[in-house]
Parts: sequence; structure tokens; C-alpha cells
Amino acid sequence: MTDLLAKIRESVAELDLDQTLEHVREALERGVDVVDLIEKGLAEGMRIVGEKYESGEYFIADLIVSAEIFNKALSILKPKLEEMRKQVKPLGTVVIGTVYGDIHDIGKNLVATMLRISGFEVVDLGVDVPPEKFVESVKKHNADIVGISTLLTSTMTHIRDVVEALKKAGLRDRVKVIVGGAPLTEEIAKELGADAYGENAVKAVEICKKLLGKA
Ligand code: B1M
Repeated sequence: MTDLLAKIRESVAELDLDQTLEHVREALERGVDVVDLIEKGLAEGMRIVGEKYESGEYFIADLIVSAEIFNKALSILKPKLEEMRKQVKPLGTVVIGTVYGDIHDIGKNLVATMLRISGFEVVDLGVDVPPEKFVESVKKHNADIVGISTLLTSTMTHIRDVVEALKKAGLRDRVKVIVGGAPLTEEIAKELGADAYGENAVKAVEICKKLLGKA
């Protein structure tokens, strides 16, 4: 099983779509845990892609290809994920989005997927989401949690704007705010006014449950 996860990681890192899809199908057939497959296989492969980009081996076009590979692999897992979602009881509503100025959505989509299969109702606002859209959605869906994702150092401070907008709308006491994404840490999250920081999608689910007293 560990071998197969390593193969998935490597094929994503090598931008090999066919191999990635083949290994993912095999992993599913062999009953590999879907969460491991995503976190230790696909997401880890993306991390290596990022390193290759940083070192100058890969370019923006390669990042785009990597995102396509990731999304295609994830689509193979959809039926299994849907099956898992049906087996859980409802826990609460999360409004989630990537903060304005940032269009990275793979991590955010993963968090949304994991929350759904764990029993949360998820309202996904997409990418480049302005503060007022978060506010509007919290009101409309009577959300319990706001989830904000950001991958860029230059946009992480925009989280504060969302928190401020929630305060201004009188909603901050009613909702918990969880944030995540590569440039953030627990400390930065607190400084920006969030209640919690999720290091990865699995942790994000644990934290959301805790925030609602359902852990
Ligand atoms: Co961009 N990019 N990118 N990129 N990209 C990074 C983030 C970067 C680290 C690459 C690098 O230089 N090493 C760098 C940011 C540097 C920084 O600011 N610190 C960077 C840059 C600079 C840029 C551009 C500015 C490049 C340019 O144009 N010159 C540009 C920005 C565009 C914009 O947003 N305005 C850009 C564009 C792109 C693409 C569009 C080509 C593509 C994104 C495609 C897409 O998302 N649909 C892309 C990609 C693919 C990456 C890397 C390679 C991979 C990101 C990813 O999907 N990772 C990335 C390098 C890296 O991360 N090492 C990079 C996989 C994903 C599963 O992990 O998103 O971290 P991640 O999510 C994790 C956790 O962070 C956490 O859980 C997830 C699952 O475990 N998490 C949460 C995330 N959100 C959470 C929310 C939560 C809780 C946990 O609660 C709500």
C-alpha cells in the first residue's frame, strides 16, 4: 500500500497523467484508504511539484498541468467519496472560499471534500472571494463556520478583512473562523483574527468538529 502511495506521489510530481490515474484506480481497487490516497499520495505529489517550481525545474505551465492531473485523479474518487458522505450524520454548515486576490483552489477543494464526507454541509464560494460575499453567504445559509483558504503570502492578510467584515455585520460572535494554506501558521492565524488554523484537510475536519463541540 505504501508503495502505491509513493507511486501516486511520484507520478503527480512527474506530471504523468496516465500513470497517476492508473495508480489511483489500482489503489481504489486494492482498498487503500481514500483519505491517505489524497493526503499522502496526491497532495504530497503537489508539494513536490511546488518544490520543483521553486528550484526552477518547473514553470507556471507545469503548475497548471499538475492542477489538471490532481483534479482528474480526484474525479475518479468522487463515487467513493459520495458513498462515504451518505453514511454520516449532519454536523453543521461551513461556508468556505479562497480569499480575494488568490485563485489557488486545490487545497480548498480538498478541505471542502473532507468536510462533506464527514457530515458538514459545505457552501463553496470558489476563489478570489471578497469579504462581503462571505458575509452574505453566512447570513443566507445560517452558517456555523467560515473557512478561508490562502496560498499566497501577499493575500494572507486579506483574511483580516473577512474577519472585520463579519464583525461589522454583527456575525463574528455567531460563527467560528478556520483558516488554512501554506503560508499560514497557528500564530499568524490568531493574529489575523481567526479562531483556528488547519494544517491540512484532515486536521481541518477535526478542528471544525471541535469548534462546534462535536469532536
Ligand atoms: Co501557485 N504558488 N501561483 N499556482 N502554486 C504556490 C502557492 C507557491 C508556494 C509556489 C512556489 O513558489 N513554491 C507560490 C506562493 C509563494 C508565496 O506567496 N509564499 C505560488 C505563486 C507565487 C503563484 C503565482 C503568483 C505565480 C505567478 O503567476 N507568477 C500565481 C498566483 C495566482 C493568484 O492566485 N493570484 C500562481 C498560480 C498557480 C496556478 C494557477 C498555476 C496553480 C493553481 C491551480 C489551482 O489551484 N487550481 C498553482 C499551483 C498548482 C501551485 C502549487 C505548485 C501547488 C498548490 C497546491 O495545489 N497544493 C504551490 C506550491 C506548493 O503549495 N508547494 C503554488 C496542493 C494542495 C493539496 O495543498 O493548497 O497547500 P494546499 O492545501 C493543503 C493545506 O495548505 C491545507 O489543507 C490542504 C490539504 O492538505 N489547507 C487548508 C488549504 N486551505 C485550507 C483551508 C482550511 C484548512 C486547511 O480551512 C478553511
